[in-house]
Amino acid sequence: MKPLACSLVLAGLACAANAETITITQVGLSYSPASVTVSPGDVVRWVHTGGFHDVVHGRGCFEESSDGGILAGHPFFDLPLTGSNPIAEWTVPDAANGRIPYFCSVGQHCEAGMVGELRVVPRAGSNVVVIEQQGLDFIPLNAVASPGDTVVWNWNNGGHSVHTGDVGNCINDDYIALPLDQDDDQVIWQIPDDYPTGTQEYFCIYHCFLQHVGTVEIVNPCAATDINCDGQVNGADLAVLLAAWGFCSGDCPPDFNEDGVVNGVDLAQLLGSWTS
Ligand SMILES: [Cu+2]
Repeated sequence: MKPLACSLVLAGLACAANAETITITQVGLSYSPASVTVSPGDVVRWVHTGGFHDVVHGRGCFEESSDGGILAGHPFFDLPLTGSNPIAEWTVPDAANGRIPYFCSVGQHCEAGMVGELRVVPRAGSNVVVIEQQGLDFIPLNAVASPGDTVVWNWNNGGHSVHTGDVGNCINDDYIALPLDQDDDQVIWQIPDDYPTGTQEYFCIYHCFLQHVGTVEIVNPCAATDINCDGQVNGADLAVLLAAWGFCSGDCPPDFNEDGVVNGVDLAQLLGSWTS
């Protein structure tokens, strides 16, 4: 686990400030730009310039799960974009699919190509924990992450979902209720910075009774100098640092100041936070 991207001293405020507003302009029968990259917490703002339009989450000119399917919570948005409602806004939730297609449901606008897509990616600087769906397994079965991290579930085959809730009885609590299938091949969960530690259980709503379930253990991030993340900064961490002494590129935990070299500066930082 890496330390939180945002300062603990400024927790909350500093992290919320990372949220961005992404503006998409309606131009004739198009959204410009048609594809944008967003992260959980960001605000998507569509701006009207003329005519009657809307923005509806869905693909193939059909509103997402408008068949009243098993996946509650869809569509994410269905907002007018007209002269009297010239700005439509939607905040990307903690958890969303990796691609969120949308279209204009007015007249034949969608058929004429008035479609767009939000591509959801982990927040910049967020540590990413990946879980792979394979058949009726989530791998790893028990993942570990910290508040501020991003959990990504990758679809591999079949039709599944990611639902949080009462795993024992397979009852969803609607915090996360997202498809994980060929169309929605990624679920991205930005764990809120104030999310409680403990075990977050989740399941596939189609195969919960077949034990298609998993957990994410939410643990406090450890200090950077606690290299082995055992809650202590001690000889074990010192040994790791000394073993990496010298030039160190890429992912190099003992290089605390990330200057490409493990040296006395890093050593001083470790000794300065010595706990035992
Ligand atoms: Cu499943």
